Amino acid sequence: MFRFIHCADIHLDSPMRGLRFVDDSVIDSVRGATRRALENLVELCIQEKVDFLVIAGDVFDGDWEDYTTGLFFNRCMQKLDAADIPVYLIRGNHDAASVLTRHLTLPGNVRVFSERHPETVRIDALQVAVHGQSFAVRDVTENLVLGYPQAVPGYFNIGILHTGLAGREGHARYAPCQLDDLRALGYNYWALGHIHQPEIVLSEPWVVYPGNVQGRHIREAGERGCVLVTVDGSDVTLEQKALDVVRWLEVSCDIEDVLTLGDVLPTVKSAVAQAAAPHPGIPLCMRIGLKGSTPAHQFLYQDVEQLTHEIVNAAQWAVSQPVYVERVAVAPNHAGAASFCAVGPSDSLTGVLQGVAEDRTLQTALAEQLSSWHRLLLGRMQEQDAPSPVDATDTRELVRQALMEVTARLQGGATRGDT
Ligand SMILES: [Mn+2]
Repeated sequence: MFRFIHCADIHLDSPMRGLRFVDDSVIDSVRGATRRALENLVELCIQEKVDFLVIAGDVFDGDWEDYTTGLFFNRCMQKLDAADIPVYLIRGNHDAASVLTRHLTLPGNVRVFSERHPETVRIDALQVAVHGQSFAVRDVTENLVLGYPQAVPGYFNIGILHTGLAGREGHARYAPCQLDDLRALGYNYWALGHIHQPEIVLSEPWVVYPGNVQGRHIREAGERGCVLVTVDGSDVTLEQKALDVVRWLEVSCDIEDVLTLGDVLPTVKSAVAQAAAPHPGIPLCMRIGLKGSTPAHQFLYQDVEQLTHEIVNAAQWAVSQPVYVERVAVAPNHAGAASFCAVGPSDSLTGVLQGVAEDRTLQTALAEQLSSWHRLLLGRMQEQDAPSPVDATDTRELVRQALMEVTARLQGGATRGDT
């Protein structure tokens, strides 16, 4: 019987992106999240007395800003060395050999697989063979698996590989390969990296993405960690283990039929409490969205800033752990949004905005415009303060939100004028 931990995509010192409703002291504590998650990994290895650790690429987010990133990683590896736990790792697209310009000598327990050809390490005491190849450059477009050797007979064979397989939505298609390529080699376990969403792709043989160890933005929502593998004869058991120190969650609040701001907030509170229930104790980074049409639409939107902060307030009130709000998306659908406007100039303005909301070409142009502003902002801000890049989806959302806001404000103005 032996046990190992399979992790990938540590992205050490990668910033947490997009937190808007938090102050600097929180940002500082959240910034170290990937380091804390790596410490949790080391602690788990020692606690579970694993026989070895496998890291399937992207230990680093890119070239180190300074040596402290490497020093921190080595400190963690030295702890594993002191506990006699070997580490087998490959470099991925983010920390490919050509990407990293700074280097530090690793402790003797860490084996980095070559980026020139696949290598095999045999652990004879356990009858385990570990095969792997690092990325030489960021854009590895060839199928690396074709170079991997056949399984060592009688051994438990593990293949470490950083790959997007035959293509995964939202991920660059590095080192592409087919599941049949993996099957053909007769390995027992494919320890994959690159896709940050945890996924057991196959169970015969095991083809596993452990996901990244720490979510870094709203598109990496949910629990993050590693996989603890126990091999007992022909029995292989997998356990997902959480390592993350803050967790991203998207919360959707249905405000259908809600009539006043006073009624919206309890709705938000209960939606947040419900979404947070499976994640006790861990600080949460949240995106909160309101959905559903409400007759109170025009009142809610008269002061979006107030509404937004009341929602943040309700969210942090709803649960006992810290809640950091990334974004409040107050854009509920209202079938009759335009009908709130009195006949007059507001009609044509609403018409124009609705036109934008439906015009893909105009959205692309807008997205380009926003991106150039974004680049300009990036040049003037610290990276952690910079807004996330704008894409076409964001633009549609922005336009939708603008439509709601303008309509509501016009309506508010008209209402005040009437009285
Ligand atoms: Mn990665």
